[in-house]
Amino acid sequence: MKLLFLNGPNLNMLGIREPDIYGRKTYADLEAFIGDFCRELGIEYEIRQSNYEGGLVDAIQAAYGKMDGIVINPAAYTHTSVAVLDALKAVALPAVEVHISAVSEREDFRQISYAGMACVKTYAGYGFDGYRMAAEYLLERG
Ligand code: CA2
Repeated sequence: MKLLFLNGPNLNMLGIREPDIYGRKTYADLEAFIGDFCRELGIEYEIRQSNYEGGLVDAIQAAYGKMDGIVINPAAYTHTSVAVLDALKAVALPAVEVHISAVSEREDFRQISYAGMACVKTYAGYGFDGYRMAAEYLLERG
């Protein structure tokens, strides 16, 4: 099983500000965490991060024919991007949406998820563990 882990804008700033919402761990810590559990679970993986909507679309398209699934945290583009939704629909790979924070308990503008409409599952509010839960879900789903 080959998975793409795709992270959206500002997630590269993890650990630098808003530790009350996103924790104190850095983006490098997240990459290491993903690498560790993928090796443990026997998952091949790629990790990408982009601050650009088109960068996320490009990464989703590049997964087509190469990856078995996508674990995606589109960050703020979750709530705005029809382009990311369309890209996920276009490649038709099983995708799981992850959010570090409990978005359902936050502002009204975070209550819509376009990307989530093309995802088979969402994990929100579990911190970094959500990425592992998403990978395990895709592994079990096959
Ligand atoms: O909870 C999540 O994972 C989010 O996808 C994070 C996004 C936010 O826009 C979504 O609504 C929920 C924000 C990503 C990173 O934000 C930071 C802001 C300041 C410092 C560090 C990270």
